[in-house]
Amino acid sequence: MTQSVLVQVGQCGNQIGCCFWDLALREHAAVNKNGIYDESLSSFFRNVDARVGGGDADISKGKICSLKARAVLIDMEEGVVNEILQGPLRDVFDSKQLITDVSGSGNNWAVGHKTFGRQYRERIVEKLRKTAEHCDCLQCFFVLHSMGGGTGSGLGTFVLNVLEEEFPEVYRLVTSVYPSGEDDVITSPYNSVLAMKELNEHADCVLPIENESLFDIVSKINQMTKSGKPGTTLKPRSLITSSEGGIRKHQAKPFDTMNNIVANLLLNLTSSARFEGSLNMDLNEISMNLVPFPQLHYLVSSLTPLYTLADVDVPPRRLDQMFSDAFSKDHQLIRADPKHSLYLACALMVRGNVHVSDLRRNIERLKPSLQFVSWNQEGWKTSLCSIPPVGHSHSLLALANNTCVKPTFMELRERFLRLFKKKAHLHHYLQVEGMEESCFTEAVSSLTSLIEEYRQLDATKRTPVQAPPRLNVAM
Ligand SMILES: Nc1nc2c(ncn2[C@@H]2O[C@H](COP(=O)(O)OP(=O)(O)OP(=O)(O)O)[C@@H](O)[C@H]2O)c(=O)[nH]1
Ligand SMILES: [Mg+2]
Repeated sequence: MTQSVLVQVGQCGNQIGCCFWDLALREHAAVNKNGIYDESLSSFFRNVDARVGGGDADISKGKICSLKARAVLIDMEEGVVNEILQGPLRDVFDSKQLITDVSGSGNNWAVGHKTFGRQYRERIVEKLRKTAEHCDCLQCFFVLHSMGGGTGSGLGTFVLNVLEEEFPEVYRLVTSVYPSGEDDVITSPYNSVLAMKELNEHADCVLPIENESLFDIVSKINQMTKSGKPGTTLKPRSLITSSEGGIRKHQAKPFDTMNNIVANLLLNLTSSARFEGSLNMDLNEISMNLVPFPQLHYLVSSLTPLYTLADVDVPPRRLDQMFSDAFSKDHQLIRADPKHSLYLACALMVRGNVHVSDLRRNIERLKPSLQFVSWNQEGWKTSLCSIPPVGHSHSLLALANNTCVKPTFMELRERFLRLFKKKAHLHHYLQVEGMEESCFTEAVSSLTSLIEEYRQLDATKRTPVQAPPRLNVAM
């Protein structure tokens, strides 16, 4: 079995990482009843001490003897990482895996990327090497970060460069949280566009997540539970809305529900790497199969059954509904509508009690309603892992290489240009050593050419059948 390492950078990256480790421990504990360190655990955890008979074996608490997460935690503020170290997950990390500073990057990509990048490069390389040395066969680095702040976006993309230089053969998969239009961080469009140039050039695959979509999903869950309709009560031990059952119980923080959705996405994405399955998908197969052009490596993800993973106790629905939902707008983790855009390729990663025949049937059923690019009409990739999420019978993660990411990128570009035309806040960046105005113009032109590539592909789409014009009734 291969191993993967999580590199969590900045507040958002570390908070999402924390949710992932909590749920992953819970999931392994549910499967591995005898508490023996095995191959499955070794994919994301290492076992530090050889267990001397009758030791403490509670995987859900990270204890076989001492399970350590294969992770590097980086933040240029101490707060979040310190909280993790004082909290219930403290045993899964050791101080050798952490890099912190005190000041933070002040929501400034240049401070994260240039100043802290330069200052911390050696320490970063050393920690990454140490973590990699503990792996027999390191397959993938998962980078978790936000695009809107300074550390995750700036230093996070610096780390991506370092990974490419130091471990060119290890696959780099990045989960990037995009800021919402109403974001508190005024400079978030600058930070995001500067970070995107790095993602364009140095990531193998990026899963963009929009905070606005996570927020909408959480609002819908809350509405469903408050509606008082029969059957819409919240079940305990929800994978999304509560940390009960995990080891971080009663530690709810503002972003927790949103972050648990992203953690569930990562659990599904890695389930094939963490458990044996009848139809496994290696992590490197994702880009091999879903990324036909190296630059078009942004994959839109959707998670189903989202609202039952949140354990809103809705009546059980047919399995086929799960597949239909994966293509609907309100299950996407960015604000996008893949059904009305062009697919370059699509992966369906299924967990639980589902058969290959179910997959085939649903692909055949859904195909006519989806548009695939002419040269990749059969661009499907599938995987089956028999272990479902804790407390559920099945789940599905769909990853779509689809031109529907374009509006998100266009909106980001507009927000960037609105600031840049006025040169607003620019001096904060230009006073950082190594930062010039050309960094901004190059970053925005990298984004523009990405948008243009998606636009050209979109233009090859068949025009949809026009709906009959509406009758205008003069009032
Ligand atoms: N989904 C989610 N978004 C977050 C979380 N924390 C912060 N954000 C978003 O991330 C952006 C800010 O980035 P942070 O991760 O806080 O910043 P940072 O990387 O720590 O960088 P500095 O604080 O500037 O050093 C904003 O768009 C926030 O809305 C989180 O836990 N979950
Ligand atoms: Mg911070």
